[in-house]
Amino acid sequence: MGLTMTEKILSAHLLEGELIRGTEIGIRIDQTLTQDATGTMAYLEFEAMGVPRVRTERSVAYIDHNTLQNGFENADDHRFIGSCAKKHGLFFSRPGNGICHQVHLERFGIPGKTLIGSDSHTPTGGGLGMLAIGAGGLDVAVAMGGGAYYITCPKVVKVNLTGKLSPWVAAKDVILEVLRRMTVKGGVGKVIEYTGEGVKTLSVPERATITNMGAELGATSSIFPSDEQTLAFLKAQKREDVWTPLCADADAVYDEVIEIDLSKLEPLAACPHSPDNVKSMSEIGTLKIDQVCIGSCTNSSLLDMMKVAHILKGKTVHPDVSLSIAPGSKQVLNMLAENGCLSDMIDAGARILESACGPCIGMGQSPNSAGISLRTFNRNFEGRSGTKDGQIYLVSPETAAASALTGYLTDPRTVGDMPEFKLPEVFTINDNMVTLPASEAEMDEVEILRGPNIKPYPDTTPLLETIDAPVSLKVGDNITTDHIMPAGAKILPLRSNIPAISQHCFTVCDEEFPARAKALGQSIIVGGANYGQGSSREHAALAPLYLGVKAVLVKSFARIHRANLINAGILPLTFVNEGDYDKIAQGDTLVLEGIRKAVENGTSELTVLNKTNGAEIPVLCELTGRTKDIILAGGLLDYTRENLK
Ligand code: MIC
Ligand code: SF4
Repeated sequence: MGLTMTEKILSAHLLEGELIRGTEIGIRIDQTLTQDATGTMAYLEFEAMGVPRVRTERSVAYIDHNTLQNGFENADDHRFIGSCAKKHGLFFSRPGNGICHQVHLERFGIPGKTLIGSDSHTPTGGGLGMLAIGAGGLDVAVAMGGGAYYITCPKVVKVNLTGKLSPWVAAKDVILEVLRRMTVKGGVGKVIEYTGEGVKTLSVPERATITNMGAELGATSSIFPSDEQTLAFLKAQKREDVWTPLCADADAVYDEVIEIDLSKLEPLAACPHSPDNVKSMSEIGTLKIDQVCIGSCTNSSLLDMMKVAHILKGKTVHPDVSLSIAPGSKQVLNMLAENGCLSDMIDAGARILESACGPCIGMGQSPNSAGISLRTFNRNFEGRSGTKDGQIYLVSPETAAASALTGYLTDPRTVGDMPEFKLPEVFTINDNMVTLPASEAEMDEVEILRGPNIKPYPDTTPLLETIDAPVSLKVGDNITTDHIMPAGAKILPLRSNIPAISQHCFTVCDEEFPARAKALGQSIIVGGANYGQGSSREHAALAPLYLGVKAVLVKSFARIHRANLINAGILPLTFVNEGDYDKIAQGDTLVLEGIRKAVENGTSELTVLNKTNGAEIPVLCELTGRTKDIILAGGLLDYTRENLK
């Protein structure tokens, strides 16, 4: 029986378990990445494990999220991460060098390797034929220390691409079409593999746009073959020596097959407030816009930027529109400056931002009240832009640039011929913003630079004998980590300070939650389906931990968030019958009698007693050998410490 690309990489990296779909496996991790908003915690956790030097083939620490420095906090975090990188053997990508996923693709990614990153869009690396997976900071810290990374052996979905994209239709439209069909829950527990003749027509940056937004499907990862296109990309980066071919066997077995004829696609947009709320331009109709933002790890490659520059060339941004552009990396920005494209953008009236996440994570450029903003980004969750009633549409760079000129959401096919241009064959290589680690002889001399806002990991306790606690919050379906632990310019500087950041936990849904949960001492959260979708931020588990949340009972979880809850020692429970969700109200007291014994014995079917109304509710507590021990110990940090002894 033939193998999928996923199975080929997994079997070459398998440390524990067997490649049986749905069972837990442990894999060896070749590369890791962190970014600054999740990085401080990850390095505090790495320090707490007591491993002196990373044991991966390559680990890179990026600074790209918290680059708005309107206080000492972010700059202190950058210094802390830089010093950790130097001491512990990591490459350090300094602020200004670009967005982690874009830079990693350009300078570090290698086909066939495994990569985990403390950012949910790490699967961008799948555009290069890597098995790249987003994870919580603690999982990344363990992998840096040489430990295995555990996942549920995924199902594999084949997306068979045929045909070729028409002019003005972009890779972004391909992934929006996949989102339209599969929804934000459709990829949970799956890797999405792109194959077929159409694949050959897509360059690596286009493929990376598609694998990047696989995160929005909830997928474990997404991957393209490593072929001639991959080789050409690596050649342009003067890294062809790392190329190896990768493709699925002709008789590989897939769990699902999706057919997409690229030539039939049209420009699409994800409407507020979900990446799967996808419509065509004609379905949306006339839409006057206030803002256009181009950039983010989804669409900030040189190819995207050059398209935009050529569309804008010689024209002026509509007077009612604010256009911002953030090239994805220093390499991209440098090359735009060299080839004159930057000048075309500036000339047209674009507001050029530094190469960083910027508006994508609410770091500036929040739209006006109820403002309509077109963005080439990957998430349009309510409030994420920093403007509570902002209306965010996700579109391709082509649609964004054409619309910036007309002032209305514009089908780019209506504005004439797509300007022609050629990408350079060799890119400008200058890694001078990547600092190398100290040598083993010098590492002991490196001092870790800590700022006053950097507070230790919150206290944990081993799993209680019985959980008897009130429901501090009841929420609905598709709760994102942006609801649980909002980001943005005001809150992100608190990422290294769990007591402080926890004061903002769930405030998007309920302003009173942090104070109520803290006052209750111990509590339980009840939620709907796909709870915790979105970001990899472990703060969405650490803040509830700090506020005394002992268990989360929901209809279903998103993958990374469930893993983060377990890592934080919070019990993840699911309803056996989804209808039982209605038998619990906020404020009710729930009891899980003898829960510790039950977990020790590996009992997965439990009963929750609702003391307030007497209902007995069957729930599932699905923990395997390792996750069971983690929960019993009070979290992954305690478990790892115990196992390192
Ligand atoms: C995001 O896009 O939501 C982020 C900010 O990149 C997060 C990471 C974080 O919250 O720090 C992600 O996607 O994992
Ligand atoms: Fe940064 Fe946005 Fe990408 Fe997250 S999605 S890594 S915030 S650019």
